[in-house]
Amino acid sequence: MQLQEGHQVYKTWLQEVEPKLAARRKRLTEIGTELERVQPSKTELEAAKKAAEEAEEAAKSEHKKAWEESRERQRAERVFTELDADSDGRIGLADLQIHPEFDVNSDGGVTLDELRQYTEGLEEADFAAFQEKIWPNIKTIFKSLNEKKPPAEDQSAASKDSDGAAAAAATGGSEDDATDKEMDEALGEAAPSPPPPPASSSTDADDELATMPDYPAEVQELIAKANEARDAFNKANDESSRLATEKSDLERLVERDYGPASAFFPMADSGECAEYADNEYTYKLCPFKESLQVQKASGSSTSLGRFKDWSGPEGDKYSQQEYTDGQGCWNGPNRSTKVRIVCGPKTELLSASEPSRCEYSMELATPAACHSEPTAEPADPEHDEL
Ligand code: MAN
Repeated sequence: MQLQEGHQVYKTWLQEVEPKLAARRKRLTEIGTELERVQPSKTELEAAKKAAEEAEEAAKSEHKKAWEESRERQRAERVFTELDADSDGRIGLADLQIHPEFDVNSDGGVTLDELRQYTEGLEEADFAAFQEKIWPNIKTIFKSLNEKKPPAEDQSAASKDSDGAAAAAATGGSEDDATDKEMDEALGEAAPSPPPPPASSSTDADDELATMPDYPAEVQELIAKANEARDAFNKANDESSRLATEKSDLERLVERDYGPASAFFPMADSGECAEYADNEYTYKLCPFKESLQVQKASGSSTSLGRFKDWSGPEGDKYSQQEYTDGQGCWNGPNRSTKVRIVCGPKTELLSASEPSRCEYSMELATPAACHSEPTAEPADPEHDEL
């Protein structure tokens, strides 16, 4: 009865083989056409993206460079202003000599020769010369004398710090001025009142430059264009990889050996999987694809192999399939599965076991295996009566 039923289904499956194969081949042709359409536009979009990104990058880095340069100039201006004690627009070696950080040999005194190493031999410099020759040499070591002043509220310590007081006096600044500068140096928020004296007029501007200003409209426009170009390319790229994957999956599907009369094709084409549960695991076989073991308690899934080939004995090749290269077995082989194929009225997994560690065995019933015309079955009462 089972065999008879199976054979009936087998016959309907055989009828389905050609139309189903034809539908898949048609889809393959369509994919080819779609890929031909997507590929060139993808190439174009990639070039457009590259150009837009180059323009974007150039504009962004130009903006950043301009910001860094003006920030650097403001730092130099601020130091120059501090050094230019008499505010005559020129600084001399004497202005630098009160800075202990220029004591090259650490002997406790700053000599003119030591200073000339920093000034590149200049005896005095206006701002332009300072910025060009001296600033690059001192910018990482210069210490504002105002910075050395301890916090204003610590009056006893402040009175001992003659350097700080002298510097504050020399720049015509007040104690508050020095405090402003400290905060300024830390690039923190602008100090509240009192209003800054002319000597620290760069304070506010410098604070503004602590973070890079927003990109101007023309740069933002280039960023927006680059974003658009990226999106357009990504879309085409995703579309083309989706099609390429569909194509190779379909090619594999239609090219495989499905046995005599391709009877196994409808089963593969359906993509359906069969399951068998024991106490601990649910075994899942997706014919022509993969074999899995799902732990019931945790739901975690282990690959027991991917479809390799038919592996039945000679003359009966289509009675067994082999799935190999599953998840590695600790101290053992990669998991693999042998699937015995038997005739049955529907596709179902009849058993699953592990005869040897990490080597699994399954039995799959399917109408695709019911190729032989069943002879009368003695066990069938209807037939007995005849
Ligand atoms: C898991 C399961 C078993 C297998 C062992 C090997 O517990 O996959 O089937 O025998 O791992 O360590």
